[in-house]
Amino acid sequence: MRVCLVYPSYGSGRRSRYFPFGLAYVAASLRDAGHEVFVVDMEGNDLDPDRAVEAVCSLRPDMVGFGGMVTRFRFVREMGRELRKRLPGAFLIAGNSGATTIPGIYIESCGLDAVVIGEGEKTSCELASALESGAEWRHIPGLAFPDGVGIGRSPAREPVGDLDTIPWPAWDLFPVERYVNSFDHRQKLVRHLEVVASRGCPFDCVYCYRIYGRRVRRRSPASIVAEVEELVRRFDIRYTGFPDDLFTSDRGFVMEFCRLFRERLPGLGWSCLGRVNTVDAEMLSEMRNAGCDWISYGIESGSDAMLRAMHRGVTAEQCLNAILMTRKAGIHPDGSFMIGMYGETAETVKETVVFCRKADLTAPMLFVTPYPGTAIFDRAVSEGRIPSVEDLVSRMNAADDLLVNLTDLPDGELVALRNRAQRRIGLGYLARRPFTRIPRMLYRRFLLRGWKGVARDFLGLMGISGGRRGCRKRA
Ligand code: B12
Ligand code: SF4
Repeated sequence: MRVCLVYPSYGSGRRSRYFPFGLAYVAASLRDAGHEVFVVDMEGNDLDPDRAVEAVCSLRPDMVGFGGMVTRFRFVREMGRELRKRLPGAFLIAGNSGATTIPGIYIESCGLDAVVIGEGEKTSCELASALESGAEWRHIPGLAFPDGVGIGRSPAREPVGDLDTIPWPAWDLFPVERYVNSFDHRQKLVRHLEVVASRGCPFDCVYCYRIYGRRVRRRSPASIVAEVEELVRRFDIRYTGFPDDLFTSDRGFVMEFCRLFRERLPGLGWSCLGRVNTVDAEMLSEMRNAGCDWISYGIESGSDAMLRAMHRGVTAEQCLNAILMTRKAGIHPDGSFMIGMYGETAETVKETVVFCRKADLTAPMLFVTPYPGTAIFDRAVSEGRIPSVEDLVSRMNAADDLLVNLTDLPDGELVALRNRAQRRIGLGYLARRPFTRIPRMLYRRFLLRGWKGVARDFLGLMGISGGRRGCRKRA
């Protein structure tokens, strides 16, 4: 069967940095199962929806599969509707976190035949094979589909038990050089490509959607290191990283991985996401020795009241200790913050500003946004704060804008608080070491986004508009 997978644009027009692993895993499994797989990568190839639709049509696919998180919904809708008209015989599906959490909206608004819920490797292969042979497909686990009266669902798909058995991502089907030769998340221009080492997270943060569930499944250190070696061999990467929900959750795994990585890939740098209550001094030192130079922690707030409201399961003191311990180990700690949780006040925001000063951190402050599939989304819907889910998800981007106000503060006041806090955090950080930090910041911004970007970030820092964008979810 001819399958065309579409990676919808990031929507910002800027240079891609993050390789679409989910789609590449699905592509690899479909190819292994004997299907002819094509990819239309809007982001990697700078395609607008019109050109992407042309590209898909020219491939004459039997099945089209959209990827991309919920922030790409509007592109899936635009292209899905057009492809429905232009390719009436093709079977249209979507997967990933957006489609998984609001399958009905994806199916009805985008003109899809089905949505793949959760992990896509096995479900998409079984679906493609059933469609090819003309067999009934609605019983295949992990699907949602129109059933005449509404949205029907097949039984849930069991998560893949042994991640080592999944074929590595089909990098070659994507314009991989575009991702490899780009700025990494440290905003350094270095040849890099990341590797997914585990799936799942046992914690319960109320703003987070965990597509892989609570049970953590890890690949073996040998398989992860072998994949990195392959990336070095094929793409000459000089840096790697692990975008997993919780890379640091198992001490034994991290220690074993570090030992192997140091032995087989000496000198190669890497980064990961961490959680403050899963690291200790010895582990950090081992990670540093193995090449780790950057850990991104989800701090989210410097207020214990807000951390409790988020169900983070950690205190501000634990966050501070982890940041200081990480820095002491020679690893750069990065933190992400957000504002606008239920109960947020000027006082709690101030605590976050003070926290950043103590921790010597700077970070964009994004607005708490109720993404589908999260506890705060369900609560906001039940409270009537989200009159139209489709309208909300069509406007989602990178949480730079206030989309749903969950606090008791008026919108204008919350935005002003955010801008003031961001300015204080940013200026405070620069002022602590102005001669090194200001030139470095301007240089990186210039490399990344040119003069316009420098101006935009400057305005962001002054609190006049939003600043840097990034992924809210940091373990
Ligand atoms: C790396 C990452 C990013 C990267 C970009 C990733 C990318 N290439 O698009 C960056 C840093 C840019 C980013 C940004 C944001 N991110 Co982010 N990100 C992640 C992270 C940590 C890993 C993604 C990943 O590679 N996973 C590994 C792959 C293998 O898994 P996967 O993509 O889910 O794919 C599987 C299935 O979904 C499915 N599948 C996927 N595509 C398809 C397609 C088809 C056809 C089929 C059949 C199946 C299928 O099969 C795959 C294999 O099993 C996830 C958390 C997570 N654990 O997934 C959050 C996550 C996806 N991000 C999230 C969010 C909220 C954001 C931001 C909005 C944050 C913010 N406030 O700014 C921004 C949005 C930016 C934008 N404008 O789009 C949420 C999405 C929530 C939702 N309901 O959609 C997640 C789930 C985090 C969370 N736990 O809440 N992010
Ligand atoms: S934010 Fe991180 S620690 Fe919290 S539930 Fe999500 S992945 Fe887990």
